[in-house]
Amino acid sequence: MNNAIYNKLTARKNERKKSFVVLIDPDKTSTNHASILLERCEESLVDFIFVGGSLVVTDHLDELVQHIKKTSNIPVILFPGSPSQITPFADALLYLSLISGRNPELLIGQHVISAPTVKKSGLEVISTGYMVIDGGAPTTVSYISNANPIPSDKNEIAICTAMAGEMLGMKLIYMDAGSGAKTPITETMIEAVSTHITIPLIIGGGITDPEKAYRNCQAGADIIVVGNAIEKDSSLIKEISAAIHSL
Ligand code: 1GP
Repeated sequence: MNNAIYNKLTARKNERKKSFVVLIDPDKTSTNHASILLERCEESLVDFIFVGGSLVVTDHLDELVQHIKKTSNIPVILFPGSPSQITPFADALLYLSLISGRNPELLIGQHVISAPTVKKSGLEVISTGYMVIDGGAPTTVSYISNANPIPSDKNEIAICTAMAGEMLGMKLIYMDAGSGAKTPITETMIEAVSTHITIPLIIGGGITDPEKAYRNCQAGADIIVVGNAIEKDSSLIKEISAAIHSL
C-alpha cells in the first residue's frame, strides 16, 4: 500500500513542524463554497484537508472530493462518520476506531462490514485511534456513537487510552471534543497524552481562534483540525495557519 500521506505526516512531526487541517463537512459545503475555502487554504499554506462529518445526509461526497482534488494540490483525507462516507477520489482514509468508547460497532463492527469496500477503494488507509473527549455539551459524535466521552479532567484515562491505541498498532491518535464543542480539549490533557505516545497526535473540536491553536501545539499537538469556526468566518484560515506554523 502507498504510505505517502502518512509519511508526510510523520516527516513533519520528526521535523518538529506542526500541521494545520481544515475540515470540510459535505453537509455544510457546496462545491462553490468549497472553491472559496480552498483558495484561502492554498494561500494560507494549509497542510491537509479532511472531508467528513458525524452525520452526512447529502449525497455529493464523490463530486465534492473530485472538485477539491481538481481545484487544489492540498492532500485530501477522509474523516468518515460511517462506512457510507468513503470515496476513492481522496488521497487517504482515517480508518477510525472509537477507542474511547465501548460500542463494539465503532471499535470493530463497522470495519468488518466495510473492509472489502475500503480495500477495493485503493485509498491509503491510516489506522487511527479516535478518542472523544467531553466538550461540555452533547455533540453529534457523542449522540451518534452511543458511547460516553472521556471526562475532560480525566487525563489518566486519556493517557492510558492513547497508549493502548499506539501499542495496538494504530498510527495516529485523534482526540476530538466534537464539532462545535463548547469546551475544547485542555492543554494539560494534550501535554499529558503527547508525552506518553510517539505517534502523531491530532487535536480538534471547538477550536475557534489562533491563540488556542497555538497553545495546543505548544502543549504537544502535532496536527490541529478546525471546521466550524472556519465555516462561519473563512478569514480565520489565514490567522490560524500562521499561528500554527509559527512554532
Ligand atoms: C470535529 O475535530 C473536528 O470532529 C473539528 O471540530 O468543527 O469544532 O472545529 P470543529
